[in-house]
Amino acid sequence: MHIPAGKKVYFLSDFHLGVPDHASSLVREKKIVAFLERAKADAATIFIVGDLFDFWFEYRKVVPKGFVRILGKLAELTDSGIPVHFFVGNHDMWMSGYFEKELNIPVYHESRVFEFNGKKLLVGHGDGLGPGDHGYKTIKKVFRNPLSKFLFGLIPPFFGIALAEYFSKSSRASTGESDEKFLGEENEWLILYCREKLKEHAYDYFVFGHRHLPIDFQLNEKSRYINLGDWIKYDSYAVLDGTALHLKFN
Ligand SMILES: [Mn+2]
Repeated sequence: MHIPAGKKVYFLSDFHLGVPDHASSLVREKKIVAFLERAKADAATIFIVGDLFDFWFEYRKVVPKGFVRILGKLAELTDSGIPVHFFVGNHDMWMSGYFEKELNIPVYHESRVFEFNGKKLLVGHGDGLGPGDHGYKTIKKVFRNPLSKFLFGLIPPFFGIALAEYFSKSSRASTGESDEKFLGEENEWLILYCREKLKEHAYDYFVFGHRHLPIDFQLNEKSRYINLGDWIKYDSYAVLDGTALHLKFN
């Protein structure tokens, strides 16, 4: 794909809309909507790289309440001709066609390669990649299994969503302080994952979220790993201006 002169490609992730409560989530939602409104001026394409919602589950005929401002803004962007791409995160993997149908936004469940102006990018949320974390990898298989998704959909939403919110909160509470610091290149599992991928193919950039820590790491002379941080603590994002990818703060 070609980025026209003066245009940019935006990458952002981990808004976790819905937590910790409606009022503070709404403040965050409005901040993100204002950012997207500014990006509209020069965006060639926008990538939302997962965990847009702290919890999202699409029932056969029903979607969760709330989030109307961000959904409306995303619709406005695609209606105005700016393509938006969405990668599911570990908090909002239960999507079943609503974004495609209602917002004209393709939804990706796996990392994917994009090429802009000759730069090759591997983009994805980043959960369950790299070595270790076998407990989560198993849970992810169960969560993504079509039968478990179908069965969860049979639970009445007032109970199902309450249950999911409980687990979403406890999973966050279990992530300790250590996660907020850079663990070193030997211990950052997404860096280890990038290094493995570079043995197979050359990439200019790896773009992931999930880590909730903005990271701009040089992997070798040619490749960099950027972690998008989040919009809870950092308001961080990345911009590809046609020649290079930059990590930025709102
Ligand atoms: Mn997240």
